[in-house]
Amino acid sequence: MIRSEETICAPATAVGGAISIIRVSGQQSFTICEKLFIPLDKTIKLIDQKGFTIIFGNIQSGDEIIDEVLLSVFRAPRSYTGENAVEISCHASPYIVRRIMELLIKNGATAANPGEFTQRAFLNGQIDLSQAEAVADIIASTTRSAHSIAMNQMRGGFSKEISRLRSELLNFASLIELELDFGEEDVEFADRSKLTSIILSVKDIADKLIGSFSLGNAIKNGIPVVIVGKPNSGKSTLLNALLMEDKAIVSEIPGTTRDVIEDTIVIDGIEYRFIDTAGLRETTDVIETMGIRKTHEKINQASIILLVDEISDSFEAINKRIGVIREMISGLDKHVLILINKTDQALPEKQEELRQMISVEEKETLLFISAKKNTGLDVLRLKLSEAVLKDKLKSDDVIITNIRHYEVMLHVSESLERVISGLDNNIPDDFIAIDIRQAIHYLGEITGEITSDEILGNIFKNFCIGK
Ligand SMILES: Nc1nc2c(ncn2[C@@H]2O[C@H](COP(=O)(O)OP(=O)(O)OP(=O)(O)O)[C@@H](O)[C@H]2O)c(=O)[nH]1
Ligand SMILES: [Mg+2]
Repeated sequence: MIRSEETICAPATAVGGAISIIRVSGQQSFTICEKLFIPLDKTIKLIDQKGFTIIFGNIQSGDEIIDEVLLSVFRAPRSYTGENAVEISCHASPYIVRRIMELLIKNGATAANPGEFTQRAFLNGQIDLSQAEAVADIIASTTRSAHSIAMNQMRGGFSKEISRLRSELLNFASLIELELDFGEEDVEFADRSKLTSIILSVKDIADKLIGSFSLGNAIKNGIPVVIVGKPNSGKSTLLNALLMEDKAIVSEIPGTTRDVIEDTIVIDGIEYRFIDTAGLRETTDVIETMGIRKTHEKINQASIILLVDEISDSFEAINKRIGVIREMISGLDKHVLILINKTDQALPEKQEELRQMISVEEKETLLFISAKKNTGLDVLRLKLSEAVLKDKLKSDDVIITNIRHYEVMLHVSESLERVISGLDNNIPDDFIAIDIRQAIHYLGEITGEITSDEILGNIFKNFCIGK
């Protein structure tokens, strides 16, 4: 529900620091705060203050002093929400924060709903919808890559791209509709081959954005990397070495890991979710079989697969396992790295021998490591970053990280597909115009030019209070 007449308030900072900030926004911000705030300099009247002023004084309930605070004054439209707003910086005692909130509410403010400040910023035209969503991502980002994508989105990179697509389509639609207006006269303002090429290029960009979602989503939530291989090859030892802690149980008994073990590591600004699994082999042990079925599941969900083998294995055995993995993931966009482990137990010649025998296609994916002695792991970390960034993530690339945007872009692409096949098959212009309008409509849903209470409700309910 949208209630822009109310003046809202909420703590904007988490419990635990030295200072808390309470945000107040809405028409009555100044008059409400004036009732509980006594400036040190008695000549100061809050209501007369310019925007971007800070005033020192007390928050009082009658004669009782609650705290000494700083009040930051923002005047519409130059505030986050675009409304008159005040930020009260007080000492971070939960008691003080509660008392100030009570006073604000007693004097006419209302407690804000989750995300209501950002929602107002959107409704007042300060930011568009995808920028509002990026605010949540910025706050949630824990790595450099997630932060840089969210930052780009918040600063409007994504919105610009979408608006560009939209205005190309609007031009196109108006030309076609102009022709329709002339009805029977059979005029053609829009050169059909030129139109087809515009639509194709717009669809191409839409499809690229759709394609970026798996990477974008992975960066936001951690890139899933699954560690697989035969029992006892050192998968759990590798997980522990990468984590630099003893997370998984390691033993010389094959079949030690029976369930799936997961943990995250940040390497070079990117978060990875490492998943250690039960060894891949045929087994009669019921519990282990369940573990192995899970391994297959995890391979399906992973972006990167680390296949761990032992250097003492024969080339044939290693090659066979590579074949099994390749077959499992054929046609899917996944990276495989083949790790030959326990190199501390073999002569260097053995490495050279294997390197010679492996097929040309796998040469780049082959790495020699010793999980136990921590050798080769730096190269492995480097290869992981390469696998993720491979000609994909450049600093100003526009990337979809949000499932709502992804779904909307799928609709856009479908509508454009219909336009293209309509043009190819000489379908009447009115039908083509409908599909173009539909694509335009969907693009508008991303930036919020077209929106419904339901969409807004869904977005802002996931925000924290005070955001
Ligand atoms: N020499 C040597 N031993 C290793 C190395 N990596 C692992 N090991 C040993 O190999 C044995 C098996 O290691 P794990 O890490 O439990 O192997 P795993 O692949 O997780 O085994 P399962 O969970 O049973 O499938 C242990 O005794 C480890 O100490 C290595 O790089 N060099
Ligand atoms: Mg294990």
